[in-house]
Amino acid sequence: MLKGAPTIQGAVPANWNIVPEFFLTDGKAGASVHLKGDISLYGGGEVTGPLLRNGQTIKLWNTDNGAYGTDDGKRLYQTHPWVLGVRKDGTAFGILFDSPWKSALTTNPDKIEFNTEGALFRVFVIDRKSPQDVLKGLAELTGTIEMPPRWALGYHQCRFSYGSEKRVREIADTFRLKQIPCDAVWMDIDYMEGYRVFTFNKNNFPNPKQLNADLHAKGFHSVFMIDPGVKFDSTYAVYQSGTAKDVWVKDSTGKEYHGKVWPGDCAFPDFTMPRTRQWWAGLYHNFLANDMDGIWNDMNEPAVNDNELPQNLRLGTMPYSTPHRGGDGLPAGPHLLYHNAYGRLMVEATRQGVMAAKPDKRPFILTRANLLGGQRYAATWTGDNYADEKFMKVSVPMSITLGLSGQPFSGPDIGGFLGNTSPDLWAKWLGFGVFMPFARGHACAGTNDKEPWAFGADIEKTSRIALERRYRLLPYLYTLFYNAHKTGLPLICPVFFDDPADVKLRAEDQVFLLGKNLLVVPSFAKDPQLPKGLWEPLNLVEGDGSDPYQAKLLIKGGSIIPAGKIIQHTGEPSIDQLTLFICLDSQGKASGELYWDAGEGWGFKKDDYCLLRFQATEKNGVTNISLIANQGKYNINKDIHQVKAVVVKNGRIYSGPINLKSGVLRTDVQ
Ligand code: MIG
Repeated sequence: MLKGAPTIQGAVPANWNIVPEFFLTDGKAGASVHLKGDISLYGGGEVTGPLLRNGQTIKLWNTDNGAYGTDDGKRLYQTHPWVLGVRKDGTAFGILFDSPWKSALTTNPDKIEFNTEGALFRVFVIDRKSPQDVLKGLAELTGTIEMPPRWALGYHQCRFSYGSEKRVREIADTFRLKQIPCDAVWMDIDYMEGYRVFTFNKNNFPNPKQLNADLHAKGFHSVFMIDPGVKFDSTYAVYQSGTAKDVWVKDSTGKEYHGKVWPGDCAFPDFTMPRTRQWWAGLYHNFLANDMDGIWNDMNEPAVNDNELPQNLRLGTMPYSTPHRGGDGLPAGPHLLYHNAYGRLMVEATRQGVMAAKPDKRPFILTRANLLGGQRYAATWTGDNYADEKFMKVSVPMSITLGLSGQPFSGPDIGGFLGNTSPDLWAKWLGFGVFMPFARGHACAGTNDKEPWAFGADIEKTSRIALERRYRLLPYLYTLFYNAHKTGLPLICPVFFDDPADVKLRAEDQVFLLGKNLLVVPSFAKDPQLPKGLWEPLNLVEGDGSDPYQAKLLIKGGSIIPAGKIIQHTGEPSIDQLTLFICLDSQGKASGELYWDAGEGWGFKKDDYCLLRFQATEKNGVTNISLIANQGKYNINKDIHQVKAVVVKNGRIYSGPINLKSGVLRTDVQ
């Protein structure tokens, strides 16, 4: 998106029974698409409500929407003008409305309507034989996620805010002491000096470099928040350099625009200008000299606090007519055009800066606001949810829908951000939240402690089991991330992906697929619609089967899932004890893959990776397991020391050691 001026280019196949129509009323462009037949509609990015989007309206206007309360949750932090349609026979199409203007999207069963407040735009249509193929088509147009560093797949612990270096160390030490797996501790806004971005509070965070070194020594990584608003303060270096480079958003009279955020009056970078993005990227150079590992861009809708205005005049962002200057292919235009692109342009610049500062590392960037295609720059989370069951349940279709809209790397604030979290809610939420692509616990200022040990001894045990399950699945998760990077396919998928022609599965949004081969059934799920075929219960760590809070896992007949051992963080060897969980299909066959590489850096782009393909076949009560393909030049033998096969069959387990290349296991009743 956002390349050149918008035009109409409806690339509709000649035999299509679905016809887009364009219109322009008072300078406001829209398109409607008439649908014939029974079609299940999905997509729209970050949305509340059900997975199945038939009969829904959303507004595309990035909004800081605490507890999804504004406008009844019909607009959230991101913009994805994209609809996925699945026909009765399982064939599918996608429609991309290529416009970032303020707009509304209605997905009625017989007609999709997309109305903007701006210029004409292109519509892309993709028509393929399955929903998966349509998502690959979306990736061909908008790109895929880059491989994350492996540590980003671990559990993340956050709070608004861990207020001092001492508290951060305490949190990290407690994870290790209690042997609860965790990879990252997060620094929310209070580490800064008066909320000035790119600074550190001298009292509470006097030595961030040392803090990061200490965290690293314990196998932790750190993520620090950076907001777009820059405090209007002529003695502050970031404000000074931005002023010298003339990067700020100005109103139509040429006066610097100021809006209130955490630091008080702030100037806002005009990220539509190439020189602004360059300047912003450059700010990360000195900042990352402190060796933090990840960056968290928040408030980038951009959110502005205008609560002092009468209610009917509040916009929550800058005035719609505020000009943006553009450049390098982006035309100058009002905020109404660029608002939805603001976060996306910001994270593009952030990513550039992080890459330049640490060229040998894979960036990990989390953003709150984004635009379709922005998955290329940053992962995301679903914003400020609330600690109750409604928000827990909706977090499943929200993350699935993001995945169906090009953004596979997402997850909710586990436990709920706003409000106090009960032990019961925490345990239920973590029980399936650990199978989301991004798994982070977070808590708002003024709420109760929300670390895995904060809810009593029983829930601490439940939390440990849940996190151990995630860490055991690290090899499978990592393989799925590689797949998402290569193809654009999501990590967590709706169950209808298993059988797109089974219309009974179309509305199921409690249960989800992790990859193709694992079904996750959260403990709250009531009478879920499960896909047909063979699915066997899979237990990963001791006690997970009898703990009512854990999600049930079911492995698909015909599949092999690679797992590692229980580890405390991803820096520990995982696949030195590789387990292949095998579930044979009715023909007695199964297959699966394992992707692995150094976990960091760019060697994998130059063949320094390993993609193993396994196959299992049962005959006369004996299962033969063999490695049938080994791609890439990464030396996996230095990582894998022992291999164990575990065949799950009719509720029984058959297991034994095998070699990586091949092995044999008796799988009849003994
Ligand atoms: O006005 O940085 O969504 O995750 O903890 C609130 C403080 C600003 C909003 C984010 C939330 C974060 C909080 N931020």
